[in-house]
Amino acid sequence: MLSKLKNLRNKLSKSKSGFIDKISEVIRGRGVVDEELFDEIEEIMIKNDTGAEMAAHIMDKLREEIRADKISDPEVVQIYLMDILQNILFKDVEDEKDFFDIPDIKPFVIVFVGVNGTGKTTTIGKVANRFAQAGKKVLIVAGDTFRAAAIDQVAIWAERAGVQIMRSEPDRDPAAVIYDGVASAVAKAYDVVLIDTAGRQHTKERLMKELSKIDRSIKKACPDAPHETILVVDSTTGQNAISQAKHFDEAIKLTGIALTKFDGTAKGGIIFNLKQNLKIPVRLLGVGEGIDDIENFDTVRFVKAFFDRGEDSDR
Ligand SMILES: Nc1nc2c(ncn2[C@@H]2O[C@H](COP(=O)(O)OP(=O)(O)O)[C@@H](O)[C@H]2O)c(=O)[nH]1
Ligand SMILES: [Mg+2]
Repeated sequence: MLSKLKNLRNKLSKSKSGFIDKISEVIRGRGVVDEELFDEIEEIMIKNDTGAEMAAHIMDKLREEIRADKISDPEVVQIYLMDILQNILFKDVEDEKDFFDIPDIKPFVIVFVGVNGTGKTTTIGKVANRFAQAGKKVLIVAGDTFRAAAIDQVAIWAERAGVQIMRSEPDRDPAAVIYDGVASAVAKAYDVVLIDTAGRQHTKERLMKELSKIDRSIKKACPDAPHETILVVDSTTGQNAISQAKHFDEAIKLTGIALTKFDGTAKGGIIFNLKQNLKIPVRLLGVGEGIDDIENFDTVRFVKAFFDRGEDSDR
């Protein structure tokens, strides 16, 4: 457990140093608590994709608490600020569920959507591996039929994870391939179906319509499906994530977000932005390109790793 947490700390070190450590530096660098200090903190948050609205909300709360408690020590300001930030993350902690602890529905169908290059295929590979390790019979459906290379890529992940794949010739209608995949999973009593889809721009109407068609063909094969619809969001894309989520949610009802590449972003503020602006929960956290670089978004673990001040970093 501890070594796993240490691992997560390492993976989050980039976003932590761009966010938490920057704030600490600014606070340490100033001897007094004044408006300039508040402005500098707010600026760091905005630069880190916290979102202007969220940053303003955090700063209002901080000012209010500092004033009420008559705080004049910058170090104490830091403690108050970290407390506010952590409380934002803990807001819906009671609703948190283990993504891999699925109900006894056969097959349990999960579809992954998102813009190009966010990490859909990689996330599916990692998720397939986790389910396979738990003894589930998993089928990946290669619904990104636009490029032969995309089909090959997801096939490589299926092999790595040791799961079955439903694939077609390139350029086949994705809705048809997905229908075949889900229908076959129903017939062959698969536990889990993971559907890969082509990346699409959330602003392109035709591609978004195609998603609704995919949704209908899934339902034709399995009326209650999809059981989860996960928007894969690249944490390095910042502000755009909110607009993506809104558009995708209109085309196909989203149930959760997989936040990828958190190991590669120096802008950890995106998590506060998502909490503020979306009702859709972050379920998965991608922290690397390896098959094991995925975990449940577990707020307690995340907070421990992200806010870690290094006192016990040798553990
Ligand atoms: N560092 C890092 N890279 C990732 C992560 N997830 C995906 N990638 C990389 O992002 C690129 C695009 O991933 P891919 O799964 O092909 O995206 P897709 O177009 O949405 O299917 C690949 O080079 C992946 O290795 C992650 O959590 N961390
Ligand atoms: Mg892909």
